[in-house]
Amino acid sequence: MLRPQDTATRERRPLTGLWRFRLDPAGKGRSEQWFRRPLANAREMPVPASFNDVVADPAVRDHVGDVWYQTTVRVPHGWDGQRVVLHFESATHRATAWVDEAEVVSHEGGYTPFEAEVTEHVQAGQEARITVVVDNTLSWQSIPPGVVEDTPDGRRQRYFHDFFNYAGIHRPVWLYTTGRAHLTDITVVTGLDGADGSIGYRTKAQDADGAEVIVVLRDADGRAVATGTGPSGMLMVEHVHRWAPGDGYLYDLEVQLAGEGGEVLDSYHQRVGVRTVAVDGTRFLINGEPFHFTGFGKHEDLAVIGKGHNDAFMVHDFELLNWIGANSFRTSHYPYAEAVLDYADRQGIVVIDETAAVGMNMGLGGGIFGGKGYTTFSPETINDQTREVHAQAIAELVARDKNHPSVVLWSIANEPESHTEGAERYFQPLFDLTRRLDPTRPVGFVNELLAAYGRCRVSRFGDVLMLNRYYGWYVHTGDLEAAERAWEQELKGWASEGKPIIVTEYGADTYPGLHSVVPQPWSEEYQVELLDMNHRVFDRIDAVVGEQVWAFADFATTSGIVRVGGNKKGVFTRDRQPKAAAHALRHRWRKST
Ligand code: GCB
Repeated sequence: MLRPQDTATRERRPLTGLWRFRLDPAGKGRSEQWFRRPLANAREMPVPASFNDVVADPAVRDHVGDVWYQTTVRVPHGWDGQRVVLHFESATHRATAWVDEAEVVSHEGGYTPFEAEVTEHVQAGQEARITVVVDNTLSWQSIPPGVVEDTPDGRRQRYFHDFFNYAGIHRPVWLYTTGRAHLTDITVVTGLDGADGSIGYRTKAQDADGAEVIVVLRDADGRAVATGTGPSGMLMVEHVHRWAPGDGYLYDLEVQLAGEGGEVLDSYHQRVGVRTVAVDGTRFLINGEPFHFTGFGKHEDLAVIGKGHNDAFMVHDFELLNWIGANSFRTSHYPYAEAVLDYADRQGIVVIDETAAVGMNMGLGGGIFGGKGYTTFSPETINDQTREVHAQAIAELVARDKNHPSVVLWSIANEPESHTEGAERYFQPLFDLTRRLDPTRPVGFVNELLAAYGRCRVSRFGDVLMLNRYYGWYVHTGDLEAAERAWEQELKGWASEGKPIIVTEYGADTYPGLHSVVPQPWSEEYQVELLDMNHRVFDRIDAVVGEQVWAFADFATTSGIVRVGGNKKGVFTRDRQPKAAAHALRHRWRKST
């Protein structure tokens, strides 16, 4: 699937704005076929946005099940004779869409795109009604998992991850055109040979018999630097300008489908950053150079719009990354909006790209996240069917993000149970699959303390060790000396495995404005000291090639006795004001870069 674009042959119309919206608490909209007519008793709802916090009503915020969205679009007059596609960048967690009365597409998974050709259901110059039912339910067979419990007070959604289950249409929706003959996929793989670069490309097209593929690679000034023909091939660039951390240099690969008379049937522009990624012993190499990750685990999380994509906050967050000296982040705990990855490419920010497989661990937090009493991997809980859904989520992530130079590492899960045989059986095929889908990038998963060094049965499948550790917070709370000793001992164990280690989470909940002379948990001073303690340990162990603090900013979670208005481990508050730790990190990271 190619992301919608305006090109010489393609045109897009965004369907963002206010849609009609209605909850369906009784779950009767499908049988009553609400898509057949204008949505009754609807309120207006912005797209893109999570619906939960837009309305001041707990029935909306905590709704479990279907919600309905509807809009009307006039198909542009000039689209006569074009192939028309309806494209969703995401709908959380699953959706079905209709154009007028015709069902056109269904999709499982809340963070990857889906689309359907709708040519036969629309007419240029006429209005079309688009209706979408979005279901936010999490089950044992969804990624992430959850359970709906029937209680005397109604249906309650439980889940095992530490962020609020925002849902809705979080990213832009498009109607776009292509010609009948059109490109359907482009893959680029780049290489380096001394000062020169290579770009291998592969294309797929549909209804394009007899058409020729022509590719032109242009540099950032628009000068053609290489050309080729054929559905796949290799382009060479002498004295290539590499993509590198801090230098988001991009070439433009224009792929054209040309008809027999030379007419351009389709044109698509693929941005290309020429760089290599490799793991060599305990080193993580970008362009053959050892790379040390600094940065954060983040969330897509904002007041009012929840997980809705917002360009202003995206740009601002990258400004703050730059201000603090961060060179990377992890898309914890799901694939982020594609605009974010495009922007990371242009900014030269390195990304660890994660699936939505989070909360697959019933032992965590003694069950504080709701997992008490369940077995993680079993025929009744996370099972073979879940693994198929997980495999599909990995396939869709790789298909979507394979061409982003910023993405250097796949994370196929966050903190799953990983010390049991069930976990080993579950994960091995998913590592194999990820490598088959993308042989060019390392693969890993994020490990947690229940599978501390010596206990984990899954990390041997990964190329890189990603560790989340809360020494000084969840363990040895308030005792940073004991924390430092225990952490160093564990980390030395991991270092003996001979793989690069990225500490993908470390941090402390910190209430902004709370101070203490003697560092006490929750104070700004304690957050600074806890980070310092971690850094002393990292600096003593060569295999540590990355430090990503949890978290970039405070974020919303379910309510509970360990969360005060959400998770407060942010180095910035939810509205992006710095805590003391932000200045301390800036001091460390700005010095080292
Ligand atoms: C973790 C999780 C993250 C939580 C964090 C915490 O290990 O990966 O989702 O928010 O800990 O603050 O407890």
